[in-house]
Amino acid sequence: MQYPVRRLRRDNEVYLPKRLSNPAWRVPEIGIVHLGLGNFHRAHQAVFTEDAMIAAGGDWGICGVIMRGDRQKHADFNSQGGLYTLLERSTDRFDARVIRSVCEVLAAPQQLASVLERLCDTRVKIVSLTITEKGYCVDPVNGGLDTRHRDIVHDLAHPDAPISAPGMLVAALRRRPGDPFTVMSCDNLSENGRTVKKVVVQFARLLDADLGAWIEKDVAFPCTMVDRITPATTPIDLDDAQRITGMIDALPVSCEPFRQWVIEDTFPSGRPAWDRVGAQLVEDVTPFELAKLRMLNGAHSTIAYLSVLSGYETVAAAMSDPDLKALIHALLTDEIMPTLPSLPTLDLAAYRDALLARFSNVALAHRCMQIATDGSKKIPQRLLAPIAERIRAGTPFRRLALGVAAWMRFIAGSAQADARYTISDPLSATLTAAAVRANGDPQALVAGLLAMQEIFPAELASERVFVTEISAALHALNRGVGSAMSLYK
Ligand code: CS2
Repeated sequence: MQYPVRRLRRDNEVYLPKRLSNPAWRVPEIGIVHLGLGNFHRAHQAVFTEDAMIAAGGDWGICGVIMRGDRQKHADFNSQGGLYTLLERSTDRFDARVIRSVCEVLAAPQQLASVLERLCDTRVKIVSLTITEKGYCVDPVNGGLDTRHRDIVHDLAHPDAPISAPGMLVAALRRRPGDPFTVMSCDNLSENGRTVKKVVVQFARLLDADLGAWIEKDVAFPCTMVDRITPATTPIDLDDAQRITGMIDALPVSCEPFRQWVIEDTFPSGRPAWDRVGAQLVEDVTPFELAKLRMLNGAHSTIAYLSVLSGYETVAAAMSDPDLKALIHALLTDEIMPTLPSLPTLDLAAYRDALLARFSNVALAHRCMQIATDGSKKIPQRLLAPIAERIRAGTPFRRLALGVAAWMRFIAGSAQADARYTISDPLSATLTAAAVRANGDPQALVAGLLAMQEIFPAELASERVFVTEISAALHALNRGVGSAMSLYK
């Protein structure tokens, strides 16, 4: 007789194999609200936080908030009580464990009142965020709050029913006068803490000048650098999680074994003992964050666009192409590393070698199309910022330009009648319109895209050498992506 398979959930924890979790450790009270409960948070901060609580205690259970409605996911989270299997994969290691630190899950669109109530619970000391670059509603031209953004317009008109992250943070902070939480961005933005502070303070000022002044003065917004390669969940992950736990898990997360977290240590109301479990608590995150954004993420975006154009589905498959691998090595060594500040504790050459090995992890199905999303929000800090510095220094940047040109060709490819893929980007309509207008003419494509000041700062777009290098790289790609990679390596 066949018994039905159990579901991974709190009341089934006792049936879990002992090595997968520590049943003696009871999840404490909620002390953190996390906005943006995606795979990355569940592979990174939730794991560090669980480890910190196991090592040193503390009431740092996590309430995860789903920002955009995915009803099925929310239902799965609720029925599993926030539990999920973490699968760490590399070519020579496979580890699994069940993570229990996420103990409440709320969906912002349907449960806004509960989200606000939780945010106003004074036992909550930290609100962390992984809402992706676009979630901050930054005006790309002036770096402040985008007051024309649809969600911001809505939230300024309905401050008690916010849909954006800045709107939610302000709605909660105004209900906690004198007793704020710390706001911790964990997204791949330059100076993520300062960025979120800027948009939150500006939003608050537009509602109430005193509120804005108080937030500016009394709320802490530490910067962080977060790192762990975490692909979207695949059917293989679902099968592996069930095989290992003996239960159905609709929410497993797979990631690499490597994890890094560098955090500015400004938590006036306390924090988990993340420093006891591998996080680096430092005074200034900037050098780490620049190195990670430009080296890991800059290389990632370049690999992603070149790979979609050449037909490689995953990062690891792309890295098996010797020309592409050599190109990325040269991009990092000759063009990106010289733009980074040197730090005694950061060996950039060793970091580069480790990155190339991490990218080659064939046990991880990290799809290039996943990385290729939201290019308009990623390219500025990953590729354009180092290009601008190289131009100012009068040094070459042809490989960085190849990355940008590959993104342009990727946009153009999506606008063709027989397109193999569609793009996912907050500016997709404008990008596609520019590609359609260019009608296959590379010069018109470059001109049309460079005119978008929300991506390309006017000063950079008007640099002759920039236009020349981008056009040359696009020309090379149009003659053949393989030959371009060989030429630029
Ligand atoms: C990737 C990142 O999707 C992307 O844009 O570059 O998610 C990357 O995998 C992480 O930042 C690694 O820490």
